[in-house]
Amino acid sequence: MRLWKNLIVACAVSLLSAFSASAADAKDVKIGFVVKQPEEPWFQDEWKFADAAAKEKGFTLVKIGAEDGEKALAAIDNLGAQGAQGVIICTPDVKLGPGLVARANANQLKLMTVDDRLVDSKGRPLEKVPHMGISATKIGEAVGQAIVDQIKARGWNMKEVGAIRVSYDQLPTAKERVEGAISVLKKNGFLAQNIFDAPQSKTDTEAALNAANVVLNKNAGLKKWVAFGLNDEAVLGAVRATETAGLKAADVVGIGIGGSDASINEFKKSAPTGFYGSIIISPKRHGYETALNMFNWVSTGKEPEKLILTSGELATRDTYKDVRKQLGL
Ligand code: FCA
Repeated sequence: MRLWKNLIVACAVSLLSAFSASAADAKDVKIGFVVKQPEEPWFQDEWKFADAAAKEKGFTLVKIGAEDGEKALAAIDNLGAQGAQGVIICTPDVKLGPGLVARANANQLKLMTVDDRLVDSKGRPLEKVPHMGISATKIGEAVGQAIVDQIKARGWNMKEVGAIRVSYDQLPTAKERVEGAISVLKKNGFLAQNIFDAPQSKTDTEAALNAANVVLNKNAGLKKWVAFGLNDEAVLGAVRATETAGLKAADVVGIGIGGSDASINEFKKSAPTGFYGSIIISPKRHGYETALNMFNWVSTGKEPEKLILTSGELATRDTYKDVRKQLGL
C-alpha cells in the first residue's frame, strides 16, 4: 500500500514539473516574423494570425518589416541579438536565399519561409528550408477560369478581348500565377496576341496602375478588357487604369488573388467595379500555422514539413462573406 502511495506521489510530482517546464519553455521561446511589405493587408493578416498562435502558446513573436535585402539581413541579426531561436520570413528578394540561410545559421536561428520561396544563384528553390506557399499554378488557373466564365456570361466575343498581364516575373510564385491564368485563357480560345505584359516595378497598386496605363494607351482599339496578376493589389492597379481610360465596369473583368482588405474594400463599394472577384487564400494558415510549426520546431525539435502548398477559393462581392466564413477568416 505504502509503495503504491509513494509511486502515485512521485508520478504526480514529475507530471507537475513537466508541465511547469513546458510553460517556462514557451515563455523563453522568441520567434521572428519578417515580411517584405508590412503595409499590405495580406501581411497584416498574416501577422495577426501569427500573433494569435503566440498568445495561445505563450511564446514571444517579434514582427519586423523588411522592404529590401539589407533590412532583411539586419532583421536576422537583430533577432539573433535578441536571443530569438527561429525566424519565418517572406523575403523582399528570393535571390537572397543563400545569404539569408548563412545569416540565420550564423545567428543560430531556425529558418522557415512563407509565401515567397528562396532560390539559389541558378534560380532553383532552396528545398532544405521549410516553406509554406500557395499552389500558385492552380490558383492562377482558377483566376483564368473565373475570367473565361465571366467573358461567356457577358456574351463577349473572346477574340475581341484584351488581357492585362500585370507581371513581376523575377518572383517565381508571381510568374506561376499569371502563367496559370494564361494557360486557361488560351485553352478557351483567347488570342495570344491580345495578352499584354504590364511589368510592375514593385508589387503594389501604384506600380500596377502605371504599368497597366501603358498597355491601355497603346491598345485603345480594344474595348473589353480582363486583368490578372500576382495579387489583389496588382489587379486593383489595372482596374484603376481601365477607369482612367474611360472604360465602364461592365467592360472589365479583373480577378485578384488574396482576399484581404484590399479586395474586401472594393467589394463593399456601393456599385460594382471592374474588380469582379478574388481568389481568397488563407492568411490564417500562412500566419498561424507557420508560427505554430516554428514554435514546435524550437520547443520539441520536430521539424516542419519541407513544403506545404495551400489552396484558394473564388469570391465575388456577392459571395465573399460566406467564403471567408467557410475559411475561418
Ligand atoms: C506574395 C505576394 C503577396 C501574397 C503572397 C501569398 O508574397 O506578394 O501579395 O499574394 O505571395
